[in-house]
Amino acid sequence: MKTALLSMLRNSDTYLSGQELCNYFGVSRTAIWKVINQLKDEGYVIEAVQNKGYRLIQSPDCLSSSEILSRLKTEYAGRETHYFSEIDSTNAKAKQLAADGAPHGTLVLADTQKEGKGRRGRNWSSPSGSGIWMSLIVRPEIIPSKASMLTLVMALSVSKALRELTGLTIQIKWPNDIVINGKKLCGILTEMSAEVDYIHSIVIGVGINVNTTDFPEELMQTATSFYLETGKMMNRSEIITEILLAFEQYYDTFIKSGDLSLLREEYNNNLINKNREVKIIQGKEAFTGISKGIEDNGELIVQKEDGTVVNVLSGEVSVRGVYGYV
Ligand code: BT5
Repeated sequence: MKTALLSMLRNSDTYLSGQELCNYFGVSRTAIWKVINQLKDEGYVIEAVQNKGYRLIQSPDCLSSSEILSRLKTEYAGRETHYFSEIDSTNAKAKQLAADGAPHGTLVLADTQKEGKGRRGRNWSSPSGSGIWMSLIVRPEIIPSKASMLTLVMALSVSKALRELTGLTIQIKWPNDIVINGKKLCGILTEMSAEVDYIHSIVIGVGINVNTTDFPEELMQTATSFYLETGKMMNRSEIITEILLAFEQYYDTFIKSGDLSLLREEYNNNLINKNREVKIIQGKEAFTGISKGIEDNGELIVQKEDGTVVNVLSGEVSVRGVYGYV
């Protein structure tokens, strides 16, 4: 009842009368009053006016399942949400839940991660109370070689949602970073459980620095948060639910076409790598060239200095002027 009541308060422009709520839920006024008090204890500011009823004035920046569900406009993404105040890694937890049969669209969220993971065993700094550390489980019927495209689908979703919420210039750095003013705001880590020709599940992990006020020394030059860029605190659950909504739309388009052909133009329009000099590091080899955007399969097209064109499947990519690459 708490989630449903919170949704009603959130979606109502006027006061909701106690009597209306009693009738709707088939409970006493005291029962309604108790739930309202529970919400107040959790930090919701709810105005109660005699003869008018209740009105939601402000929500706390919390990530509880009720908070997420009461904002959710999706069909499946986030409909099952597991929230942890502290966890090793939301990706690790999501993989476990997926192995135990968690449905398509299950979301794992944490306020802080003790062992947040980047790609290839790197660390992801995930302090408490300031960021979004979440992992989404999906079960697409595609061949395993296409799984990496989901990183791009998520990057498109995150960048669209963040742009719409803030109006800021937010770009994608292929394949898995979201960048603002030349610094990393968000990273994405996609992991898969599969047989050679069959995907059991894919976990897409997203880390976003939202209200972070400072970073460890080694990240100061390369990382940023919304707070550091704008001086304003943002509500994390609002961002999460907007990302999930955008994701469902892009994901469904991706599944229908079986590749990124329908999303490619939009992706390339938001790509910081496009038409810029990039340095590609693949193992011990490195080369520079001009990036021309992505192919339908998500590979990055790079024109080398000698004019030849190559497609880059994955690897470390630096873009001149971003994160200090000069
Ligand atoms: C990534 O790896 O960018 C993927 C990050 C994915 C994190 C999410 S959080 C929820 C889910 N659960 C997890 O355990 N992980 C996912 P990569 O491209 O390898 O970048 C990692 C590098 O980014 C590190 O080596 C640092 O240099 C830098 N870094 C670490 N923490 C950062 C932060 N909070 N903000 C910006 N940069 C950071």
